[in-house]
Amino acid sequence: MAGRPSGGIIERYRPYLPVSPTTPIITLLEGNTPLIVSRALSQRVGRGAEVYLKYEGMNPTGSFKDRGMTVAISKAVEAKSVAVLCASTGNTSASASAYAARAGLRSIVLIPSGAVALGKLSQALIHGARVVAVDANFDACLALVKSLARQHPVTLVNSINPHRIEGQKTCAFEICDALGRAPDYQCMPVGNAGNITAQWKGYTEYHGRGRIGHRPVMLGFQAEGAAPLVKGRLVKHPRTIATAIRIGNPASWQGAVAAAEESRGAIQAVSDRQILDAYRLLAQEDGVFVEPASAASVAGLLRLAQAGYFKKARPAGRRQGPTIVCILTGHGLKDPERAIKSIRLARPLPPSLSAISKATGLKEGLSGGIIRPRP
Ligand code: AN7
Repeated sequence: MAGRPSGGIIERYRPYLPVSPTTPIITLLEGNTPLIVSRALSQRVGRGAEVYLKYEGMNPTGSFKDRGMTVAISKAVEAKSVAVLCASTGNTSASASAYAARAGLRSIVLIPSGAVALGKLSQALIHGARVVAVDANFDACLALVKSLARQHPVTLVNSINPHRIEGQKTCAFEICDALGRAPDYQCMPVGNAGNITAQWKGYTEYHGRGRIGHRPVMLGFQAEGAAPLVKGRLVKHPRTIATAIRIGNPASWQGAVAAAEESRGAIQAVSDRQILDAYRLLAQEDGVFVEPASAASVAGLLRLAQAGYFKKARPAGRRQGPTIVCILTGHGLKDPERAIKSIRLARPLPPSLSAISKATGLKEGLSGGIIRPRP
């Protein structure tokens, strides 16, 4: 490839973003993430469907939050802010602290104590954030930072900051640019609901400017124990192993409802068990390691496919089946403890050749299933 590598999302989508020639751009070259075909999921959905994985875990801090953060932090620097503040289930704090470090800003993060995956906590700490663990859930932390931001000269960088939404909409742009059109369906996890709001905005803007002929059906998935949008009421004590989306009072409630309604899609719930099954399937059949919250999009896709949702998905006159994109919002290494917990690790063995040839499955010629025949 000739020439300069592409910049971050602000450089690539500048006309769509709230920056001027004098805005200082704080970037880690976020975006431009892989859109990977999933053979395993295409087969499972059937009906000629093509399923793609938008691997947002490949962003610089390992999640989609970086798209919003490059805009939010650039605008904070432009506004001469000296500190940024957020509440977080983990990924927002990781991203905010990294971009703040790069900009020379202080960062302060409030996290629900004991409910943030290890990788994310390590990021906020090493990037120099002032990390305050609060004995309360994410929703309470968000209420606290909103009050703090009213009382002190700090910039709030949760997704209620509109610059976050602006940056995150670029994920939709990239998908359309890669496919040459919009997908027919988009599946994604929903927590605080900023991302589904942002991506619907992205598709709507591309549609408005004539870059795409149609917008996708938006399918958002919450964890069963943290599904306020599905239940239609706040969840006081949200529970799920997918800590990233353990949220009972989403800030962008209206945005999520609008995306689902305007696109004739839906917000549905998936169980922790379905999330973990999808988590292992992605890792073991597609080689893509995501964090549990991200697997909610695939859990939801499979649930809908099993229920026959895509039966009528082949529009008249089109030979191909539907094009479906699942957003994989965060990297699996964010939550290594979950991966280790989900797969049993056998006891250590003595260094004996016979014991080890048995334990490795090599003795039985790998019939134990380490190597699967290719379908
Ligand atoms: C991997 O970091 O809310 O519906 O504080 O980390 O836009 O909230 C993270 C959310 C999905 C849900 N997948 O996105 C936070 C935070 C992952 C996430 C979501 C999050 P939104």
